[in-house]
Amino acid sequence: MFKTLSGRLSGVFDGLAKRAVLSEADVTEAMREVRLAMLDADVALPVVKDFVNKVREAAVGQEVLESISPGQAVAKIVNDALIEALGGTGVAPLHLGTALPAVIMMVGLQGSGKTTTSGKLALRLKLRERKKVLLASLDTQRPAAQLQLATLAEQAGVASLPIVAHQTPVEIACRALEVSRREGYSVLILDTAGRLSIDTALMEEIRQIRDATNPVETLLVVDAMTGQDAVNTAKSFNEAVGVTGVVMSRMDGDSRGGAALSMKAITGASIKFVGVGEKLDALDEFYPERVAGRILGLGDIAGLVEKAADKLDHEESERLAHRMMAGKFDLNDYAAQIRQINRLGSISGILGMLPGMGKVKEALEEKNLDTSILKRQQAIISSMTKAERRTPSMIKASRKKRIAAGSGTTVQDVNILLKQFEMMSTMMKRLSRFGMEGLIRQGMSAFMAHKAGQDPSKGSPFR
Ligand SMILES: Nc1nc2c(ncn2[C@@H]2O[C@H](COP(=O)(O)OP(=O)(O)O)[C@@H](O)[C@H]2O)c(=O)[nH]1
Ligand SMILES: [Mg+2]
Repeated sequence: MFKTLSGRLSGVFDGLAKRAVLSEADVTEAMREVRLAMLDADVALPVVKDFVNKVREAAVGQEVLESISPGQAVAKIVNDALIEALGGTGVAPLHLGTALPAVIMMVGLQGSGKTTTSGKLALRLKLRERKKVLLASLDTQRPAAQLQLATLAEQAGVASLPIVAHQTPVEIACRALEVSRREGYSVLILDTAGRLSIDTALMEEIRQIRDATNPVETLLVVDAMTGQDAVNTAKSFNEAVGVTGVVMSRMDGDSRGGAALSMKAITGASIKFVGVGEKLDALDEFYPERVAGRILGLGDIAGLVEKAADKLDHEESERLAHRMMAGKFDLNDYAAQIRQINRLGSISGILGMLPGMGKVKEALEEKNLDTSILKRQQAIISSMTKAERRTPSMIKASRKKRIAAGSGTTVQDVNILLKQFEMMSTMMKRLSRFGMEGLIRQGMSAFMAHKAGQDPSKGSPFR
């Protein structure tokens, strides 16, 4: 996701950041590149225009151009504008309202991921919100669709509406509502039928279901891989039935990501969740700040800290996050981090979250090297003295030779490691200058709550 966009935007801002003085013409030129990069990433044209105008207006102000580091100031403006385009600070909560059951209607084209997302959402509500969920398939278009949902419900350990042949979608919806009331379900998720393309019959069917069940949320599921088409789909659905939230599925694929940047502007609704795989637990909340940070190559420290909370040595993760925040990260920490990464197994997802590691990740993926590089790096660091690990800058030629010999690697390998570490340190400094400490702390607090064994639903996105 966002790979090309991220690469191009970081390029633009690295260029700006190097210059002590910026003119209005420099900003205009940079904005021209931003515009092209966004269009290439499939962001909708009106969204791009609006974005570039806003940033330009804010950036050519005197305080910015005459500030000490104008390049950084402009990048900060772009960061803020990205966050806004992605829906603003914080997660957009799923509203469950007060009526029982809370009806959530899933809409979208065929194959967009509605049925899978219905199952994921049911599991999430059951586990995190302790809700009693009923799943109902209104898909009478495809013969196996109702069975597909029933199977997912079984896997998730939630109930699904018994299948009755020959009922219309509206009849099924009304039956689901009755069963929910009678049997005390607090949430009813309606999985509607899609079509291959937008048509009036589909929209009419969804309107009827909506009128019969009065959903508190109408979630549009769009496939992130469909680019500009996702934008058109969102527009049509929103105009026809009104959308209260968006779920972007297949964010695990390598789409160009533009659709995510367009959704809010096109529908007025925020992205509430993203699908990141086929399994039932592959549904994440959507944090605009973190995504903006990733697009600008700042990494996703908060996301990393949260993953760490789930899967890693808690004390160690806490210590590392603290040191990152304090800018005290040294080679010992780097080695500790490599150990943690090894524990996680899949490294490329984690590397993408670390500041400055995006390029390393690409290199790994290209060469398909995976963990062997990390093992080598660990060996190199083990061959260093304590002092060297604390102050890597003291590692000059003769020390490099000794370390290479000690670890069975070459001086070139040692150089690569040192270069990578330096890159990471620079990115971390840059990150703190972006004023993202708050973001890191936010991740930290989620982590602390987790660690202390407090109620995990505290601070949850559901209301
Ligand atoms: N990789 C990936 N696949 C997904 C995701 N969401 C759904 N799918 C897959 O997309 C296909 C179509 O999904 P489905 O839920 O049946 O779509 P529907 O027609 O809208 O109900 C299935 O094979 C799903 O496993 C996702 O977030 N990531
Ligand atoms: Mg389906």
